[in-house]
Amino acid sequence: MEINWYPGHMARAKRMLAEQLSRVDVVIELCDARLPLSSRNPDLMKLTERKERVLLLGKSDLADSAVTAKWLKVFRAQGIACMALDMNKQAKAALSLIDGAAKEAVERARQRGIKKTVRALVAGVPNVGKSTLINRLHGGNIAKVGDMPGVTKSNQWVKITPYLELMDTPGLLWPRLDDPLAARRLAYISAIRDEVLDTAHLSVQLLTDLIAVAPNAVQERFKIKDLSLRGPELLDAVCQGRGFLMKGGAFDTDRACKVVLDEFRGGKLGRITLEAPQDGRASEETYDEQA
Ligand SMILES: Nc1nc2c(ncn2[C@@H]2O[C@H](COP(=O)(O)OP(=O)(O)OP(=O)(O)O)[C@@H](O)[C@H]2O)c(=O)[nH]1
Ligand SMILES: [Mg+2]
Repeated sequence: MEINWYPGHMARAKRMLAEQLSRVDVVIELCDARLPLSSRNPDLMKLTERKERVLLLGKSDLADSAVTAKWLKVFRAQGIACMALDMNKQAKAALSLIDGAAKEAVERARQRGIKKTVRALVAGVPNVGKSTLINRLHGGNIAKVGDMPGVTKSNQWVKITPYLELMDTPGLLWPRLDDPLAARRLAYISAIRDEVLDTAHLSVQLLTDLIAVAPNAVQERFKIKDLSLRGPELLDAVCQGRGFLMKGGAFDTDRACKVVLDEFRGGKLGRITLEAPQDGRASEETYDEQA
């Protein structure tokens, strides 16, 4: 499945983000703990490479904690200051990481007799929880949040403490999502709008990928008896298992598609990470592209 989606507003958002960089002390990159590889935007990493950076693995409540621990180890070995967070419960823990990254700038200002206000921007692919992080740190609903990509439309500075300001930014993808594996994984976590996707194909791919990493959870949740099935037959099996039948007894595959995507996204299958540290970006094809 080709996903070629880089709407004009994203090119504009990237330009606006680049314009703010000179005013910023720290870049907070937020990715999704279920996809610590594919939900990191290489374009964004390049753009911010000269800044102090921290990496947050958000939605850690939806990811497998043992795999998350492995990822943190890998990132730390690369010298990346990072942390995994359930944003609804632990967002404030990010403050220590931000303080650490801003330490030198704060110290330089102190030597000039100035108490510095640290400015950090929060960036990442769509729907990873950037605005949620800002709301939790601010303590109110100052930034608009929603479970779909593209909720934040423009940059917004928010004062967190007298000496810390964070900038919320629109989610950014990169112009050529030329790695189909990364692209479809981004679609699984709603970083790409469902409207531009073939959701029937996507849900079959998701089922196939889930069978590879969490077969028991798939079997239990979707009542698929034969996990060796591939392609559209998987959706038929979900219809059969879950009783999704239309009048006359035909399978309601549209419903099965929606349920598969919604239930994975909502964590109904349990805590699942789709990428382990040893996985290459495009090296791990677990499904038939023609399915
Ligand atoms: N389970 C869980 N859900 C989260 C977490 N963080 C954010 N969410 C949910 O994820 C969805 C997206 O959150 P947002 O804060 O709007 O994401 P965003 O990165 O600002 O998205 P865009 O502005 O569209 O790029 C919302 O439904 C949040 O409630 C988390 O740590 N765990
Ligand atoms: Mg947002």
